[in-house]
Amino acid sequence: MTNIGLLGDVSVGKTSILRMFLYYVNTEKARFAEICNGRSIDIAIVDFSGESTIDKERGVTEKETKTIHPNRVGFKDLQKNKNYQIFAPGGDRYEAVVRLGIITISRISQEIIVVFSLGRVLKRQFKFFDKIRHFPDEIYLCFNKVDLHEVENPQEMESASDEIKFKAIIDQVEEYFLKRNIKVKDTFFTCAELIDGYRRHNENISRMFLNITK
Ligand SMILES: Nc1nc2c(ncn2[C@@H]2O[C@H](COP(=O)(O)OP(=O)(O)OP(=O)(O)O)[C@@H](O)[C@H]2O)c(=O)[nH]1
Ligand SMILES: [Mg+2]
Repeated sequence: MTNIGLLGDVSVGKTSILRMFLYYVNTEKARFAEICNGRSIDIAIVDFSGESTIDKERGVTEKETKTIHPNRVGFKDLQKNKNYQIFAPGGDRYEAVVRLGIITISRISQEIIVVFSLGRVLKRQFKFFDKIRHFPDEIYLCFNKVDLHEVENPQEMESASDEIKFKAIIDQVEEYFLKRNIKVKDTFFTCAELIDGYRRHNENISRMFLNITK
């Protein structure tokens, strides 16, 4: 069994990423099969029972749910006969049970995907990682919410790849982890909401998990 952990600050979209993956497996079957490129996987476990509805009257956030206990999706690679589990703990490190989930997942995961939101300044998101001691030597980067990022010189950048568009941001994140002797194996740009014009970024979520488990 290989455990994969999705770690990131509160509300960057970790739970939505898992849901988008399941949406492709279950609903966008033809596209998913193309992305799989001959591989076949079978979903074995789906557990979102640690998701809790936020009391809107507290009025602290627009968000409707937050993760208390880690979400989990398990799948089997049918050709290799190997099992994988993806865990997405909540990002609210100020709450003790949520924090326990973060620490546990950081310790039991062989592969870690660090998730950043492109809709929020990086500085605050780094604070989340400051507090996590245990990391593998190499990690994956996921920049979610690409739809919320405003690119400078949109006309010039229209045909540029995400790696070029977001180079300054990638550099900052790589530098942050390199200071801790952690290297980046691969980087993915994702959108975990169904938004017009961001199909490729929706699909990148499936590409990311397939790539990490190939
Ligand atoms: N615009 C946009 N919104 C997104 C995207 N991904 C997630 N969201 C929204 O961001 C909010 C938080 O998403 P969640 O998936 O709950 O985030 P999370 O990281 O699991 O949050 P915690 O587990 O509580 O830390 C929700 O309102 C989502 O609909 C995205 O790619 N683009
Ligand atoms: Mg969550």
